[in-house]
Amino acid sequence: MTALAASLAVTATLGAPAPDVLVQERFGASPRTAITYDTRSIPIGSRVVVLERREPDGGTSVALWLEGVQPLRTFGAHVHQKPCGPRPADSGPHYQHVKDPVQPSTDPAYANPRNEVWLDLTTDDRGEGGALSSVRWRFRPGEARSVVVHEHATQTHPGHAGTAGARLACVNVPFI
Ligand SMILES: [Cu+2]
Repeated sequence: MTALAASLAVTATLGAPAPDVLVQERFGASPRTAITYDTRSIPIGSRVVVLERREPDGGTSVALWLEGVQPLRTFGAHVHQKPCGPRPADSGPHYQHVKDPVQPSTDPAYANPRNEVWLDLTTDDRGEGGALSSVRWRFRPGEARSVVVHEHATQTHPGHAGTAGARLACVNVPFI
């Protein structure tokens, strides 16, 4: 178990310091809180944990942990604007602190891990992995509703910034 996993487990079980939002789910195939669109990469029954903490300095920390997914694989992951649905596109675009006037946003000035929440992770040989992202702002209420796991690492170059391939799975998170 990695340090991040250990800290997630401690936070989840002891609740100290309590996260503001904690979601623990298993991915299923039908529309529900956590849905997989690619059962080869994100099998039914694999586990997801998402934590949000609103930091006293006005920032926000978000952690993502996956268990039972494809081993030795890098996944992109981000906070998205809309809830998960039966179609991968249902979760809408990425949440942005400063909204790009041009959508879909692929301009690195907006599509970057300081203006969005990126949670790319690489799994170990047991199919476990996690990521932690801290930003200097807080979510606008109701505008950040899910975490989406993508096919590959998130791109950063102009015209492709923020893209990470197909949407493999989605978990609803009531970010505050
Ligand atoms: Cu995304």
